[in-house]
Amino acid sequence: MRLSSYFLPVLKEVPKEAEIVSHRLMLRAGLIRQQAAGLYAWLPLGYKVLRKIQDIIEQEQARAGAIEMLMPTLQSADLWRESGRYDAYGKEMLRITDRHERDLLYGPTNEEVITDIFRTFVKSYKELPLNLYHIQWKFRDEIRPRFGTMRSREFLMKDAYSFDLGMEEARKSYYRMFVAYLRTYYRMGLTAIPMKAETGPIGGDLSHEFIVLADTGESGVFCHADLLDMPIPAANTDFNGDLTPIIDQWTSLYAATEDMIDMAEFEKTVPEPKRIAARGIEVGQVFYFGTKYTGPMGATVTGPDGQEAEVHCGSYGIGLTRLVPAIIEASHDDDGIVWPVSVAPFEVMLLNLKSGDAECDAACEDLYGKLKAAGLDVLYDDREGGAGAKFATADLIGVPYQLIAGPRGIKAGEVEIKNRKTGARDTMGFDAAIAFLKAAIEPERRDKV
Ligand code: 5CA
Repeated sequence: MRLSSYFLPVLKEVPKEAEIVSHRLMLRAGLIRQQAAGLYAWLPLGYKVLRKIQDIIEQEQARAGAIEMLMPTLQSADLWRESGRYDAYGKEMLRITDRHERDLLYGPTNEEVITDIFRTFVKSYKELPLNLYHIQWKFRDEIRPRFGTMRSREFLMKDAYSFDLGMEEARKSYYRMFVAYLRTYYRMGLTAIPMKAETGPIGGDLSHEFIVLADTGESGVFCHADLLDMPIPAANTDFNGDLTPIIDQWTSLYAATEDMIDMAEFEKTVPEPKRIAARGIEVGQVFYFGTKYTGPMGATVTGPDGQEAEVHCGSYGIGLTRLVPAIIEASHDDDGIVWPVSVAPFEVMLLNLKSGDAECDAACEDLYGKLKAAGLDVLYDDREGGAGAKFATADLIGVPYQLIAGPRGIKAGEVEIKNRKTGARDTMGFDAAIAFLKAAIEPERRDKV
């Protein structure tokens, strides 16, 4: 992509309304624009990050056996009356009446709709286990939308729903999602810790929130420090096998949100130097709630004995539009965002320090072609303008590697590579630079881990 023909509206001023660093940087780097309270447009650079996050989620959901589909944003109120949640959900639900005076709502979550689909088509235990998910916009009329897309009213969520015969099978589905989540966040460059959590309006009696530690996080959390260095399950993990050892390893160390904290237990089981009492961002939550929806909505199957059998369920959410600020909170410096390669909007930014100069332009065109041919995702700053402004933009938008081509270097057949994260700089010939970038970037994509 050539920056001269891209749409990247960066801001010079620090926006006053933004209280936390990720919100400031998302506005300054031209990732989002607020359209109304808690409603955001995703500008091209931000949308590219969102798509990369979505790709990782889809790959890991598939690995764990979940099947993707798409349900509408608007839902019929009648389904929510059936489950008994229509009145209970309160003011967070955006209620809409259509021209025929039918009650609709903008879905805040999808347990009712998916249970309706399930009961329509699935009649036998032989079709279980089943895990269906979608990635769709949700709306919650939050009393206090804040921190940009961290807590917005409209937000993009991945929500998966598992259906099983009995509690034991449902537990296995819960474990599959648990392991998928560990891998998903790791691939995005995040350390997310599963913590015992309250179930709130979704219901049920077993739940974990996945928390990224950050001072600006909205949740108070307590956990064992060793959870920060726990091994991540490998790509070849057998999701049909017994995942209990992995889950036991992760849940044997204390971790709970402030709603669930048992201080005595925390102090008893975690030695003092290992105690973390901190703040965190909830980037996902998994629930087991048994027959809470299938019961009232009459979703049953024929069991192995020919009798009608209960269906046990869980739901599994990830906030995509919250992940973007969460990643920025975890990875930035004074100059801007520092994207992990796996979610970066571009992998390399090529900086032509003297656009308009025939020799520089020719060399950069050559480099641009070679970077693309090497399979690297490159943004080429081919605009006219001073080197200082180009460096500032490159640092602000946080592309992991900068390939800097200036007139003096080009004469000598050399370019400079800057690693955005470490600040390390290396000077080398053109072909060596392409090979260096390819070798550095490919493993950082974390698509083979
Ligand atoms: N039905 C369940 C699981 S599919 C559910 O709705 N879970 S949830 O309420 O925990 O939401 C799932 C994830 O969506 C949260 O972990 C969070 O990352 C994200 N999320 C929730 N509310 C918001 C919001 N107002 N703004 C941005 N992200 C949000």
